[in-house]
Amino acid sequence: MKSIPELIKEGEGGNVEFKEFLSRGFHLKRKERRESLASQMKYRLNLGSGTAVYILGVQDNGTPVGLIRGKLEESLEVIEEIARGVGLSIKETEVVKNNGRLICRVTISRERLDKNHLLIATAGHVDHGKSTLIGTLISGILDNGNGKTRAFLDTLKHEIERGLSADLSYAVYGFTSSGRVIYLSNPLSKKSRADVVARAKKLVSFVDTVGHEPWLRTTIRGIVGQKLDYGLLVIAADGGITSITKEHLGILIAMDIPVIIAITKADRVRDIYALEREIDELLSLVGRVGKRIRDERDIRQLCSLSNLSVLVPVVFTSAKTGLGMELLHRLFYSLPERPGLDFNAEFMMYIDKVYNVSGVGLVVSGSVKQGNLKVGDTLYLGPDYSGTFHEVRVASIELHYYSVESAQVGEIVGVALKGYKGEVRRGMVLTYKKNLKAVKSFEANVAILNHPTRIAEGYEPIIHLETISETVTLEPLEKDFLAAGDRGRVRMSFKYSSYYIEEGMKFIFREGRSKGIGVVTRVNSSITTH
Ligand SMILES: Nc1nc2c(ncn2[C@@H]2O[C@H](COP(=O)(O)OP(=O)(O)OP(=O)(O)O)[C@@H](O)[C@H]2O)c(=O)[nH]1
Ligand SMILES: [Mg+2]
Repeated sequence: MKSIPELIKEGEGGNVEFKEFLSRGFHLKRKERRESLASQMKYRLNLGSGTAVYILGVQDNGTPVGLIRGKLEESLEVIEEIARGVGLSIKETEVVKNNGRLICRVTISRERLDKNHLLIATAGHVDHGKSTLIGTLISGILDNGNGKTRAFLDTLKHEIERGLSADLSYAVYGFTSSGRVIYLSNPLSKKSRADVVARAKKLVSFVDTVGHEPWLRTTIRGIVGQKLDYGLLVIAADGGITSITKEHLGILIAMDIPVIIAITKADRVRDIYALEREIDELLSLVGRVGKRIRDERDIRQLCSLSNLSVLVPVVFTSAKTGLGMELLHRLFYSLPERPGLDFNAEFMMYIDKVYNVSGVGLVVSGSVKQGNLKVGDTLYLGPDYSGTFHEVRVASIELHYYSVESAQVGEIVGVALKGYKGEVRRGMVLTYKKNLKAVKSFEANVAILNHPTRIAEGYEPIIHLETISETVTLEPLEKDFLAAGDRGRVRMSFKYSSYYIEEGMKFIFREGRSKGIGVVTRVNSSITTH
């Protein structure tokens, strides 16, 4: 057993908090005390890069006084409850005796250490098997080659009739701590999804996009508007690489999203590996290298590399025979979340969908861009058409129909909000920050990837930034015009409305076959509407 000085000293640093005793009646029942304990915990956690330490039974100045067992248990309960409210949990407790009383060192860290969560979007040509692949992966049911398992994703009436995905679909499955797959017992039931979220130690959420070219806008929303860990680019063995495959790959690369390639419908061709050389050529054009995944050893090797964004795992699959399914499971189980997820920043989420649920009221959904959120929090939603933000309160949060107390970066959640009855639209933001400004125009550095003529002042493409998709007017700032292959500084102004955007955000803009990418460099408050 450690000595008291050892126990205390071990925790020295900015992330340590001494508490003599925490009382249920005083610290939990009173809202202000609760909130101040919660914010202190988050503060300590930030200083400790994700770990906070509480030493119970010790006065503020470090004098050990100790607690009787009952009081220690009560203090631990208080800490646990406060931690849970902000998406944290107790990872470890160590107790030592001090003159017959107890001193306890409590280590707290984020829940996510327990529940790893990947967010993956599909991409690829129409009919190449995106929805089918996800349908088979989450259910463990093989496809019949005739639309059986895509029916788990494409549930809208016209999607079923036409056999095409028309809107983004969301799906989830998971793994136990030992890596066993947890399939959805009924992929169409909300309860089944909620069960997986409750049981899994690792979750994989999918955003299934659409391949049909006229709906490219929806596909882009699925990629640009989410906080994705990986993009799963699907290429049918009998269809090969198409202009849409290239377009979707280009979008993933432009948004810096690491790519995984699944060759689907391997059962429909004689030589399944015939595509490999073409894929290598395609990848080399975008500075990536393909790595065929044959077995667990390849996966281990891949995951041990620090820079996963250059290597693109390539898995050969058939949803009909089951080829490659086990490898994809193992790959998803082993792949890390994308580095750089901002857990400690203040919560922010761009609204993707808006619902009015009977009995619940306003529900917005989207992918958490940064930070975490908990039930009961007060936030701001906006800007509306007049550029105003409105105060709202979080009534409840759902993750794939599973009710949760908190949500964090990288999760796609539905959030029920109270306190605002006005119009809510896609592209609005939900944030803790008060007094944010709606932006009407901004400066950006852009690269023109594709354009038949010259881009001059007055050019009007559609911009896709987070979940915002809206016409902008463009004005080159350094040259009179920009042509394909050019880079340059421009001013962009939203044509119809204003939105909240920040410097450093990446975007895509399009107009017909013309396309460009960019990053916001200056959001000048003098050019905002408020
Ligand atoms: N034989 C065989 N057929 C498959 C396989 N994967 C998908 N299919 C069939 O291909 C057809 C199209 O599959 P989908 O999953 O709808 O394709 P998608 O890429 O989601 O299409 P969109 O969402 O409309 O772009 C369906 O009829 C599937 O049954 C496979 O591995 N083998
Ligand atoms: Mg589909």
